Parts: sequence; structure tokens; C-alpha cells
Amino acid sequence: MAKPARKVVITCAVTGSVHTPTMSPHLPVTPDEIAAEAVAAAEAGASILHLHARDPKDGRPTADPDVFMQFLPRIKQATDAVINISTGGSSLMTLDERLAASIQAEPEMCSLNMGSMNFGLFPMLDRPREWKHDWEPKLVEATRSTIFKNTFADIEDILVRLGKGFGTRFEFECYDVGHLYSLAHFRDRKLVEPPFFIQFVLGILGGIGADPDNLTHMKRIADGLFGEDYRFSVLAAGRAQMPLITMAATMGGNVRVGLEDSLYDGSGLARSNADQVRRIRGILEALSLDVATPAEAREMLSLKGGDRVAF
Ligand code: KMH
Ligand code: ZN
Repeated sequence: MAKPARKVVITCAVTGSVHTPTMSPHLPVTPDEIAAEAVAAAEAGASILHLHARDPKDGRPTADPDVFMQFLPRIKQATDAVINISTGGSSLMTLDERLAASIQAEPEMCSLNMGSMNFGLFPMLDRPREWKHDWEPKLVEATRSTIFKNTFADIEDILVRLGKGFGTRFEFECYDVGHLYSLAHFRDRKLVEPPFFIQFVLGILGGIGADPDNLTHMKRIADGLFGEDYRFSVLAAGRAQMPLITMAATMGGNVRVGLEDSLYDGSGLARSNADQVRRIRGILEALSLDVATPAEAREMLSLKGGDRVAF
């Protein structure tokens, strides 16, 4: 019998903590904006919504669970999409701060960053601009001398508290080949169970570059380490986003879009997250690839279900 057609999971990362309000007027900041953008992205075809929170007053990244709780229930009520909460936050937050919202919300899915690293956003200061808020250039400059800390102890802590504690499963953020070996280490210690959902993160300064050879290399190494036990997805920073996620789809992978990863759509600024979802959806359809529904994504990734969360 012919194999059933492969479905492609579209994740949309709605706001993140990389970009700042001055960089795009379309970046959602308030709980109302984050909820509206997330719901529109799901309606456009995203089956996973990767979410960060921002301080409604000035758009700076926050990990405050009270802010998350102003949009998580609304998104859940309006869509069937899988809600995936960031545990990365920003490099200025402590691990406890980064985990607080997920511990309260017990979500189906969280991100899990697979290694400590430099995470350089400071080249964005090269372009002169009138900043709307003082915190923006300060936060971007701070990435020259701070470390995005994700030690083995931190990773184990997240796997135990969220994974074993609440049945939360993970988007394993792998920014370089070594991070795949770190995931294999936790697999060998039986702290994580397949199927693994591995996000190959390309183009962050401090991680592997956004080029096609690196994507094929990441996949080759992951194939050797995890065989049939994993699904991969790709996110690529900035203008590399669409070309590399298109390549990922043709290689059997899944895709991540959203203003967290790139502010662009075609030659200009993306006017919304949903625009990027529609853009990749059109590309997938032109390649005769079907988009996974939330139910199909849940089945592929063995998620616990949207009714087993605490919001
Ligand atoms: N900002 C991305 C490069 C997280 O939230 O935990 C990776 C990310 C990390 O989404
Ligand atoms: Zn994120």
C-alpha cells in the first residue's frame, strides 16, 4: 500500500525577544496584539504557535506569567493550535524567570535550548535608527557580552520539571551540530522519549550559519543519531528564512516562520505573522506538500492534548 502523504507542520513564532518595536511597527507587543496575531497565524495554517511575552508598556521582553496569562487562554479558546511556550526568554533572564510561565501553564509544548552560547544581536546596531525606547539599543548591545546560558544542569532541570512533571514535550532548539549530540546524551539517559521534534536554528551569530550545506549536515548528523525517532523543522534568521525553510520542506522537514525569526516578507517588512504563514503555505502547496492540521501535528509529535493544560 502507498505510504500516506507526508504533512508539513508550520510553526509560527509570533513575537520572540530578538526584535524590538523600532525595527518593525508590525511586531506584536501587547497581550491583545499577541493574541490577535497568534489566532490569525493559526487561521492561516500554523498548527504550532511558539510564544513569548512582552511588557505591554514598552514592548521589552518579559517572562511574567501574569502577562502570559493575558493571552494564553484567549488563544486557546479561539484556535485548536498547539501552544508552545518559550523557555528561552531572553539572555538577561534567570532560568527560574524563564520557566515561571510554563510551570504555571503546564503547556503541551515548550522550547528547550540545547546549549549555552553567544547569541549576538549587536550587528543590528550598525544600521542607524531613531529608537522609540532606551531599552532597545541597550538590550541589543548587551548581547555582545552576555551568554545565553543553557548548561547541562539547566537542560536536565527543564526536562525533569516540565517534561516529567507535566508531560510537556519539547521543540529542541539546536543552533549547531554539538547540540544534537547533547540531545542524544539525554536520550541515552532516558530523560527524553521519542519522537523528538528538533528545530535546526540557522543564522544566529554564535550558532551555525544559514547556508544549505549546514542544513544538510545537521540533517545527516541527526539521521545518524536519531534515525526514525525524530522529526526536524527549520528556522532561519532574517532574510534566509523563506529559502532555507523551503529547502527543509523539500528534504522531508517541517518549517517555522514568524516575526520572532524574520521581520520580512518578500522584499519588504511583513505586515503580519499570518502573511509569512500564507507565504510558506503557498510554497508548500506549489510543491504538492500538504499542511498538517493541529490534530495531525499532535499525533506526529505525541503531544498530550490541548485539554490537558492549566490555562
Ligand atoms: N529566537 C530563536 C532563534 C526560545 O524561545 O527558546 C530561538 C528560540 C528560543 O525561539
Ligand atoms: Zn522563541
